[in-house]
Amino acid sequence: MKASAVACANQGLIKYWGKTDEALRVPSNGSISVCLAALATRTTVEFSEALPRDTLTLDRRPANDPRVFRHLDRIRNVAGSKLRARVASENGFPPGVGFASSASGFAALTVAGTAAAGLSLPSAELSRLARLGSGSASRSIPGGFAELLAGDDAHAVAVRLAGPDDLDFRTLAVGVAEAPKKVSSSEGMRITTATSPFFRARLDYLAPALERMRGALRARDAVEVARLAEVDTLNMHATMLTSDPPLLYWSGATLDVIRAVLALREGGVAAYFSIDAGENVFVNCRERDLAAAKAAVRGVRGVSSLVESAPGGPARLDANHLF
Ligand code: 2P0
Repeated sequence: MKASAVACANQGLIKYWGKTDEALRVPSNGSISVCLAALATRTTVEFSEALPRDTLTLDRRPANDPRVFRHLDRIRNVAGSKLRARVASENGFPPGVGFASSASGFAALTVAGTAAAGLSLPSAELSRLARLGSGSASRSIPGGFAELLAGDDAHAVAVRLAGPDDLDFRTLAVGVAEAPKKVSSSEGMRITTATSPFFRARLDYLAPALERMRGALRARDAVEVARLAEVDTLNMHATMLTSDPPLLYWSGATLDVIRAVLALREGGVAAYFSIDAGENVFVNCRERDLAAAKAAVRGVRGVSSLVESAPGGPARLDANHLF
């Protein structure tokens, strides 16, 4: 059987950095994100008796990603199937933009793969399964503004806090990265949880920070959501910087974009930066401030791409197959 799905990447607003169980990808803390409609992945999966082994193409090129094949094993386990799969996945955003995301990829793979295996799972179970592929992918299942709950394997699932159209919220994804990051998120989290003296302080800060973010979402206050994401960015990066060895994900261009956003705010524009694990920067603001934000960062040296995005919807099945 064949099925296709589309899922959006997401930006951490209160960010996930650390696990209590690496094999099951159980996060150390709850996290809240916004899906990005402009950064979507489409994936087609077909299980068939005619296939001798699993195969994968990423953006039309043959690929060999053990994490994807392990995820197919998880889906087969749930379905009680031994059939091999053909998988094709394409990112709908420009190549080299630097925002290729395991979140959209594993969310789309989970939704397409389970449907192709004949399963019809509730959203919470899809979210849990996606989390086993990549923690942030769990938040792309419900879409909109979503919280990945802290808890054990059964409870660490993402729930929707607000729909994509509930807030006047826009994101400018500012690409500055030339190459993939040197330390993966999984490896970086391992180093930070084991060595940063600030990690414990971050966990203490997180409960009230999550509550403030939930409150801003309930109030539909896009500027406060953007502000709190900036506060959380610096808090998370403080734990990265104080890891041993240190994790400095920023480049000079990252800092220049930060300074451009701060200058914009001094000029009265309510725009805020947010950075996940990498050099690239998100700028969050209301729609009316997008043009000013774009103008401010476009001229910064080292900026190679700008993609503006509205909040995105849930991961969904789609009738357009890639093969
Ligand atoms: C986030 N990040 O909340 C944070 C901000 C990176 C920094 O979720 O090891 O790629 O596959 O579970 O999902 C990155 O985490 O890590 C992430 P794994 P994932 O968006």
